[in-house]
Amino acid sequence: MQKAIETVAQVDWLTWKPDQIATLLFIIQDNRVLLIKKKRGLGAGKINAPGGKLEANESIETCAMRELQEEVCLTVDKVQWCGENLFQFTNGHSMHVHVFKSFDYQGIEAETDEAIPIWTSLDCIPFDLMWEDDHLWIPHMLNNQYFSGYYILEEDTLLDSKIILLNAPKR
Ligand code: 6U4
Repeated sequence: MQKAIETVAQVDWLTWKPDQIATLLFIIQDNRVLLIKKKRGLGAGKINAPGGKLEANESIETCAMRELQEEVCLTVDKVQWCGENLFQFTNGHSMHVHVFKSFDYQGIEAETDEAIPIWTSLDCIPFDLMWEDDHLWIPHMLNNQYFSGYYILEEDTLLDSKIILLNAPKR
């Protein structure tokens, strides 16, 4: 019988092909970051950043900006790539998530069917209400440190992780 995946080292990340590509976008302004309470989909009920799955014929940057608009009704003109997270779930699902930030936005944030917007002080990010991996990589994102993160998750439980800091952004 094949051994269940429990550690990052068991995965051949060079040939790894995710089922899904997705994005997260952190809007940062005045020592605050815009988070959401996600109302549906993967991670419903958790606090996260706006984001979601890449659609056909869309760049990851466009995906990040579209999801921000759809989830909290805000518009941004440009986004900065901060890092990437490669998630392998033990049920076989896998997702490559590109993390972006932006310092400027237009509009007034509003609740939608998908999310409740929550401006949060950078000192008080509620990691206990977020995905278990978030406290490992969000500090790098806030420190302007590019990163590649590798994670094994059993549903919501983080089994193993490895974060490599990068000298330059990949995008
Ligand atoms: P659409 O395209 O609107 O259906 P959405 O419902 O948001 O997308 P979904 O439910 O598949 O997509 O969730 C994907 C979102 O969840 C992405 O923004 C990435 C995020 N996500 C998934 N696993 C995560 C994890 N372990 N840590 C994290 N975000 C994660 O911080």
